[in-house]
Amino acid sequence: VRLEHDLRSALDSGSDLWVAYQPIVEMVTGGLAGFEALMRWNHPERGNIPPGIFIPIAESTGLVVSLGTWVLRQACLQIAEWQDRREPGSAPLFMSVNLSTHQLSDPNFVQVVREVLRETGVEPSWIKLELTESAVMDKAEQSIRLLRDLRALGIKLSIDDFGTGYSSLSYLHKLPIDSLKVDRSFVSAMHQSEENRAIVRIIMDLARLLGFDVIAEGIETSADANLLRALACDYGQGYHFARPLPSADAGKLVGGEL
Ligand code: G
Ligand code: G
Ligand code: NA
Ligand code: MN
Repeated sequence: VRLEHDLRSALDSGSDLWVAYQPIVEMVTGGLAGFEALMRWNHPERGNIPPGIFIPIAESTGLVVSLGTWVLRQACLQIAEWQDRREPGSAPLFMSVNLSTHQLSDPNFVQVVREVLRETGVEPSWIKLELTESAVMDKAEQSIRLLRDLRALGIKLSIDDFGTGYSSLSYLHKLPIDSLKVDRSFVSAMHQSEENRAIVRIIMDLARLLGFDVIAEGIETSADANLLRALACDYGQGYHFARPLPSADAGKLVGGEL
């Protein structure tokens, strides 16, 4: 109850909450392709509280809907600023933002996204929303309609932690999405056996067959990166490239090479 109260005041005051940005690279060139926005909470007395603790609290109280809007707005403002610094003619960076199930079932969600895009002036195609498999598959028909509406705004959609939820293959091909994000458990297991590598290869083949691009997360070593490059993985994210960074540090990578 205490944390819930504190989280609510943090959100109201706009202090103590901040967003970390983890670089996502293009595997072939190693160049910066975009960022994932990750929420952080610096509690005045208890210090850094990990999202694994406060997101579930926010979920159970419904607070995650306003938190999600807050993070989306921050991420949009940030990418708009960074995009301005890019060399003319260079490919635009994308910004991934995580969505919770509650946001998906919020009847105002599409309107909220439209409003944040308008207010911050970002190009919708720069924004990529990440949804977990279970969030989508829970209410598949309803989700598909929502995803279509979101995509009609011009934003990109990606399935997060792919392979860990119960994805129904019969729905996967109907999903109006752009990318699959291979869960880090598969990536970190790749070096162990041919069988584990085959799992990742099959996810990639499936993605390509369905017209999705692939982002591998949790890349921690150059060996992981090499294995993924050999499989022609499109994008990569992980400690091997960079950790989630405060805005000022992430900003230094924009326009430069990683
Ligand atoms: O950085 P990591 O410890 O940052 O994040 C832990 C978990 O918290 C991940 O599952 C991540 O998706 C989730 N998370 C981080 N930021 C957000 C956010 O803004 N919204 C939602 N819904 N989840 C987030
Ligand atoms: O659930 P989601 O995929 O949104 O979670 C992103 C989480 O993964 C964040 O907590 C982020 O800090 C973490 N993360 C990012 N890169 C790595 C990595 O290379 N290894 C591990 N173990 N975690 C990572
Ligand atoms: Na994510
Ligand atoms: Mn993930």
